[in-house]
Amino acid sequence: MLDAATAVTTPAIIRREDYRAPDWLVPEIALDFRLDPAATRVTARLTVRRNGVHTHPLRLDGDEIAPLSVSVDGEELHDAWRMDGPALVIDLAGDDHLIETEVQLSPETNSKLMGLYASGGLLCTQCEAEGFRRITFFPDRPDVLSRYTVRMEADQAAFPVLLSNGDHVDGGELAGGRHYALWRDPFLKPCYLFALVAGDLAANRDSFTTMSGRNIDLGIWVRSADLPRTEHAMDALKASMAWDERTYGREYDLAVFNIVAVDDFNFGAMENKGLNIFNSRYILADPETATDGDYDAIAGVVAHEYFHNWSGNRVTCRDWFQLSLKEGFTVFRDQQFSADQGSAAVKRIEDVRALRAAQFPEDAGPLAHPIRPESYIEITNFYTATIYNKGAEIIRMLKLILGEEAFRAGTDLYFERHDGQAATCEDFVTAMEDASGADLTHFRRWYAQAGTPRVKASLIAEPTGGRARLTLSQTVPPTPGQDTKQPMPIPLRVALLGAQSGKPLGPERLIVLDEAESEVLFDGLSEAPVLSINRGFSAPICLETDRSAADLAFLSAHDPDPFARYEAMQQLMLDTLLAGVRTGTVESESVVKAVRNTLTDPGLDAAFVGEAVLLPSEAFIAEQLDEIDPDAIAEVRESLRRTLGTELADLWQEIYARNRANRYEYTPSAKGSRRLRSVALGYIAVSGDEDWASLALTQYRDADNMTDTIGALGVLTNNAAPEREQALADFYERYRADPLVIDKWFTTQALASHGDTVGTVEALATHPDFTIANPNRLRSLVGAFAVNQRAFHDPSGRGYRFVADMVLAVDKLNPQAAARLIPSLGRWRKFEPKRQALMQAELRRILDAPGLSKDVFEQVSKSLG
Ligand code: 0A1
Ligand code: ZN
Repeated sequence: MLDAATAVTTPAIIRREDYRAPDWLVPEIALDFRLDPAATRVTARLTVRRNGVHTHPLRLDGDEIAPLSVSVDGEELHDAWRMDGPALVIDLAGDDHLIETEVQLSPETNSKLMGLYASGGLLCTQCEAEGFRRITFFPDRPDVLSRYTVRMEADQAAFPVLLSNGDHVDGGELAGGRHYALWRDPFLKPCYLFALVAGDLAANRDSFTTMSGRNIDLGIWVRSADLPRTEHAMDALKASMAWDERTYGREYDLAVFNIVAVDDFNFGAMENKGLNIFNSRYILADPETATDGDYDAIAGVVAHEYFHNWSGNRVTCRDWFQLSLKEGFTVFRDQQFSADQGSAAVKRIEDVRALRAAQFPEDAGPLAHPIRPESYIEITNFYTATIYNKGAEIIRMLKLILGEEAFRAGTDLYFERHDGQAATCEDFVTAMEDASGADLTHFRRWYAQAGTPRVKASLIAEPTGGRARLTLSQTVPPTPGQDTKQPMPIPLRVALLGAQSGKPLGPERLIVLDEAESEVLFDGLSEAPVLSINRGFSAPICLETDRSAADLAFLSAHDPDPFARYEAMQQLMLDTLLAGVRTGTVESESVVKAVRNTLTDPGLDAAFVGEAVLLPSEAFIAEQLDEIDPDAIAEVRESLRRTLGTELADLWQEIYARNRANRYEYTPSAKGSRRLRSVALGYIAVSGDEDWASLALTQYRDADNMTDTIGALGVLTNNAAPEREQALADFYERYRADPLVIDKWFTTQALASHGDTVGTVEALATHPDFTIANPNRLRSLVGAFAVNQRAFHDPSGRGYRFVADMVLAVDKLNPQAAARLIPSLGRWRKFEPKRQALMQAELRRILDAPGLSKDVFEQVSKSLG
C-alpha cells in the first residue's frame, strides 16, 4: 500500500471540449508592489463581477503563494475563504465585490523564471502562460480581461527604473531612499500580458510617428554598457511599426513602447502590452559579437513581438487551445516582414529548413499534435514548432487560396470584429470566410488533424506530345489519438517547364488537392514537360515524385522560381544520399554536376548559392528512413561532402577568394558573400587541401565580424587539425566576459562533427562557466548537443545518459527548460533496436524519479506512450 509520502498522483488532463466561460470577471485590478529581491509584498485589489447566473464561488488561481490576508468589500475575512490546493476560493453572495489579497514573494529564489524573478540585478516578470498566478491570486485564464493600475515601490539606488504596461501616470521619491511609479494601461488585457521591470537600466530612446500622426516614445532598456548594442533592434522596431501599417493597416495604440532585455529568460521574448521583455540574445548586437544570423533573428523577434500588439493583445485567445491563433498568425507576419527586408527566396528557404528540422519530426513522433490541440497536461509544453511554424504555414496557405486582397479583407474583418475580445481559431477562419465568400469547411481540417501529409505526384506526358496528365494522391499518417484522417485541402503551385527550352509551358497553376486522389490535365504543350510542383513550398507536406535525377538537375538549373530550384537540388542530393545509405555506395555524379552548375551560374546571388549547395542535414536524411542508423547517415553524407570538396576544389578556392570582403558591411550582398565564403571554406576543409587549416585560422584571425570569426571556428572545430584547440582557447579568452558569445563557444563544440564530442560535452558541463540555471547557457551546450545527431546517438548510450542526467537536475530548478530536452530522447522508435533500448531506458529512469514536474512528466510519459 502507498502511504501519503510516496503516493504518486497523475497530473490532470485539461481538455478543449471542457471549455466554459469564466464564472467571475475582473473588469479592474489595482496592483501594489513593494519590491525587494528577497521579500516582495504584493497587494491586489480586484473588482469582480459575477458572469451569468450561477452560484459558483470565486476561484482565484495561485501557484506557490499563500495569502497573508484576504478581504472582501473592505472587511478582512478570517474564515470565509479556503484553499483548494493552490487556489483561493471565496464564497460570495452578491454579483459585484471588491476583493483584496496580500502575498509575499521571493523573486531571488524563483528559479523557474515564471512569475516575478530576479535576473542580473533586475526584477522582472514572465506571466505567459500561467505565471501571473505566481504573483497574485487571480482567475489566470486569457478570457478574463481587465484594466490594470500598477503601483511599484522600491529602493531608488538599486532599482532606479520602474516600468510596467501602459502609461506612466505618476511617480516620485519616498522616505528612506525609496521611490515609486504608477502605471496605468488603458487597454483591457488578460493577465498573461501583465509585466513589470525594476532595475538599473539605461534606454536607447527614439520615436515613431504613426500613420495618423501620433508620436510614440520608444525605449530599449539595457545595462548602460550594452546601449551601443541596441541600434539594430531599434531600427527593426521602427521598420516593424511602419510595415504593419503598410501591410495590415495596423497602427500602434499607446503613447509608449518599451522593450527590456534580460539575461535569464525561458523563451525568446514576450509581447507584454507596451512593455516587451526580451531574452538579451534577441536584442544585443554589434558586428564583433553577433553573426548575420543573429542580426536576422533579432529583427524577426522584435517584429514578432511588436506584431503581437494586434495579433495577440488587441485580439487575444479565448483559451490556450487557441494558442496558434496568435502564434501561427504572428509568425506568418514576422516571416513576411523579414522576407520584405531582404531576399524573399532565401528567407523562404530558411523558414522551410526550420520547419523540416523542428516541426516535421515533431509531427512524426509521439508528441505530435494538431495546431489546435485537444488536450494538454502542461500548456508550456505546447509552445511548439507545430503551434508556431506549422501554424504559420496554415495562414500562408489561406492567403494563397484566398488571394492577397481577400486575405487582407479577412484580416481587417477579424481585427475589427474581435478587437478587445478573446477569440478562437474558429473566429479567425469565419472572418476569412465572411470577407472572401470562400467555403473553408475542409480547410478547417488543418486545425484539427496532426501529421504531415504525404503527397505523391506523377506526370505522364503523352508520347505524341501536346498533353500531359498529373496524378496526385495524398495520405495523412496516423498520429497519437488520431488513427484515421480525412484528406486535407493541399494547395500546390504547379508549373510545367519545357525540357528543351527550360521555359515555362504556360502560366503557373494553383491546384488544390482536396481528395485522396485526383488528376489534372495539361494540354497545348509545345515541348516535353518537366514537373515543378509545390513551388515556394506552397503546402507543408512531404512530396514524393518519380522525377529522375536528370529532371531534378534540370530544375535546379532552370526553374525560374528560386525556391523550386533550391528544392530540386535538395531532392537530388537527398535521393543520392538515401540511395547511398541503402546500397553503401554514393553515386555522386549528378550532384557534382548540379552543384558546379549552381556555383558557376552568373545569374544567382551569393546568398542563394550559399544555401543551395548545402547538403541536407543528417537529421533530415534520417527523417526519410524507417530505421535510423546515425553512423551510416553521417558517413554517407561525409563521403558526398568530400567528393564535392575534391571534385570542385578549384571552384571552392576561387569562390572563397572572390567573396573576401574588405570591410564589414551589413547589407544583403555582403551577408550573402560571408555566407557563401564560409560554406566554401567548409568544402575546402574536406577537399584534402593541405592548407585548409591555415586558411581557416587566417580567416579567424583577420575577421572584423562574428560571422567570419565563428564561421572559421566552426570549420576548425569540425575537422581534425592542431589549430582547432588553439582557436577555441583563443576565442574563449577573447570573449570570456561576454555571455552571449561564450554561448557560441559552447555550441560550436557541442555541434562538432569531429572527435570525441560526447567526452568534450561531458567535460564542458563541469566548466566553471557552465550553469543549468541560465536557459541560454543550458541550451548552448545541452540543447545543441541533443540535436547533434551522430554524437547524441553515440552507440555507447553515453549521450542519452548525459541528457537524462541533465533533465533530472534541471527539473528541480526549471521544469520548462528540462521538458524541452525530452523530444530528442522521445524519438526512440525511429532508431535501430540497440539505441531504441538505450533511449527507452533513460526515459524510464526519468519517469521513475521522485518529484517529477508535470512538464517533464507529460513529455516523458507521452514519449514512452
Ligand atoms: N508569446 C511569446 C512566447 C513566450 C511564451 C512563454 C514564455 O515564458 C514561459 C515566454 C515567451 C512569443 O511568442 O514570443
Ligand atoms: Zn509569439
